[in-house]
Amino acid sequence: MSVVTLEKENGIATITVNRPESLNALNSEVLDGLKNAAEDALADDGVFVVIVTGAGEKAFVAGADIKEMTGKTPMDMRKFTIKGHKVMDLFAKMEKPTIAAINGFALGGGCELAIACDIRLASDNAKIGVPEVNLGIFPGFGGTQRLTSLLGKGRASEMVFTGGMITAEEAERIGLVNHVYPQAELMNEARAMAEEISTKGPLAVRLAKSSINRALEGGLDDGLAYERELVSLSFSTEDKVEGLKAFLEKRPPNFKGK
Ligand code: CO8
Repeated sequence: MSVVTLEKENGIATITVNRPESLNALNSEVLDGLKNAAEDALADDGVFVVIVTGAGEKAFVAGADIKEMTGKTPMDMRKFTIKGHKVMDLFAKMEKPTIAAINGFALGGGCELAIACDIRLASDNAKIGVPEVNLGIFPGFGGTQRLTSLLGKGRASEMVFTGGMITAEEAERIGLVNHVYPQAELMNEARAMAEEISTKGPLAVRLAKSSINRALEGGLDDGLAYERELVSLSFSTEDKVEGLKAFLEKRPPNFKGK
């Protein structure tokens, strides 16, 4: 069985990291698998939303593979980090919404994968943290940037500097995850949210994602200018005509993605 699996159903691609014996740790093979699966889901016009999760009931992803990292030189690590950044960027920037279904430990690179996604849902047994400082390193798959954007400097610093793990409940309280569910319900809830998003105008959702991302990249003026351009562009689509018309005719819209 592959270390990363990709299933597609009803417009939803589910990408699963499948190394439960190593708590789904990210080695080079897994990073390549995530890249291929994400690129496949992005290229497939039948896919509207991507969910990423971990196999088993214990871990989403317990971090970069510590065994593989052991003995790597700084230049090896640079290569590994570039590979990691590319994978995280794919989930963060692909023009389709991404949902992390955090079904257990999301640590180090696992937390970084989750925060590269647009939305995070967690099971009630999830534990989340960036424990790299415990290993004498620090988060290098985007964690210093994305945790700070998501939580603000104070909370991000506390998590990074202490390397501590927080519960799903605490993660929800500080805005690190959107919702918490009993473990048995997590995937159904993730699919339900993905299905709901899939009923919306696909081009509008993609342009909105691009615009939201811009809020994190530049200053507010730059973000607002970008938003102006993209929201204007959304008005050139057939979906916009259908969406407005359907509202006025009091019926569900029939979006075509055109
Ligand atoms: N890498 C490799 N193997 C792992 C990892 C990991 N990150 N996490 C767990 N495993 C393995 C264990 O070694 C063990 O294997 P084995 O059975 O062969 O001994 C198996 O998974 C089960 O794990 P445990 O027996 O430890 O399970 P416990 O329930 O006792 O503990 C924990 C669960 C608390 C999650 C524990 O496994 C743990 O602390 N894991 C490591 C967590 C961690 O430190 N993650 C951060 C890694 S570093 C990182 O992610 C850096 C990203 C950026 C890299 C680029 C810049 C440097």
